[in-house]
Amino acid sequence: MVALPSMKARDGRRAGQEGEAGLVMAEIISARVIVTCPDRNFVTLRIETADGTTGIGDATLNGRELAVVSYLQDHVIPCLIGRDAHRIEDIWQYLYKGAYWRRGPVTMCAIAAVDVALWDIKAKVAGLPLYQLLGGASREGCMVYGHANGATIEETIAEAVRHVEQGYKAVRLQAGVPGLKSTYGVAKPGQRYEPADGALPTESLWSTEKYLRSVAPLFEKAREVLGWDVHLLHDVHHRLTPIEAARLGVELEPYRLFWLEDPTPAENQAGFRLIREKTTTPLAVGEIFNTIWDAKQLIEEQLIDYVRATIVHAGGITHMRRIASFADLHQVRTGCHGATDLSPVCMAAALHFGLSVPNFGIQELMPHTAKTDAVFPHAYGFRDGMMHPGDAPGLGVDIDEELAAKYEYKRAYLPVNRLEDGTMFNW
Ligand code: EZ4
Ligand code: CO
Repeated sequence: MVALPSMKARDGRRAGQEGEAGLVMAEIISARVIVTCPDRNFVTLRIETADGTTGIGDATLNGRELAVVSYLQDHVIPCLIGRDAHRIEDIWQYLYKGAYWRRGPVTMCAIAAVDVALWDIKAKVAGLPLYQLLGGASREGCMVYGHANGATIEETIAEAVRHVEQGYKAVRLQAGVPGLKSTYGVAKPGQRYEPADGALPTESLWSTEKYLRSVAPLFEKAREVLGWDVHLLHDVHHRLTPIEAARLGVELEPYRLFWLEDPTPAENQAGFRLIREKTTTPLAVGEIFNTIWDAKQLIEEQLIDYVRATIVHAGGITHMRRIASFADLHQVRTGCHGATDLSPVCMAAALHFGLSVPNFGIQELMPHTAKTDAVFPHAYGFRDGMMHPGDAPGLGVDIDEELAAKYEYKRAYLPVNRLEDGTMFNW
């Protein structure tokens, strides 16, 4: 008869019974947080086990980075030391249930960082790219969408043409709104779009009426120039009421969008019923969600078509798989957030996740700068409008800590938005 491992390690900490039959243990001996700013801020957690294997996880919460650093350093890392890195689910539950204070972006970001680092370790120990541990590839690659933006409709469409020429099968279109000085998603002249653009929040002015008049003409022109073989997307960025969003959805129906994103703030999930009853334009929501509970009603009632939660903000691979499984039951597909504030570590994790889940929809791609890419050497790549995580063992991404140390944290906040009469509004 085969001897069973001792039960003494019930709490997942090392109990001196290493080497007993059947017990495979990877004791966590250290964990540290690395903060760096290669053109923008990133927070990364590195966990190391007794045999020297290390794994990394993204912990970046745009504009609130240092809150997660403290949560990890002061409250999570002390609980990790001595635990078995292989017990990913148990550690997830330990950090989620064990904190007593559940959910929230800071907590879930910290849990995500631990979770992804542990999956990285497990896959490295197995000698396999992570997606193989998640059931293997369900497709050849992950279709991505790029960002085309410009001050005018013409500039935006020229950018979209450039994306199609590079092989993109899907493009998000955001154009300046006539009569508004600036708006979400549109870069300042000659710059890349990076919303966290001030040491204190910059302020912009918003007019729903002006915005609503500007969107349909953009997509009308886009179909004229780009034709029908490319997927087109648009991000409302939480700025409409349900009835306004319904009107926009109806107006955009002739242009067959792949999705209309964040049409209205999603705290009140029932608000989406009204939009859904009125329009067949597909809806995507969830980049600020941090647990399955934020999307429960939206998914259950089939009020959305794509759930945009992503690895770093929604509890890591472990919790994202739970969200995807629940979504799959309701014909909702994934569409992970992938702006520049999601680090290459998150992108790698999102690609392993996306390649493996049955109900993958699309992945957002906003390429990082060369400086960021140099700090995070990675195996993932882009070809023909698709991304693939690569076949290196683990996540296939690392952080060059020496290089990272050269770029000190620089406080950078997202903007705020006011109505033209000065009322605070949604950004
Ligand atoms: O505003 O990532 O779809 N993408 C987006 C992003 C978010 C930023 C916030 O950190 O909405 O541009
Ligand atoms: Co968005």
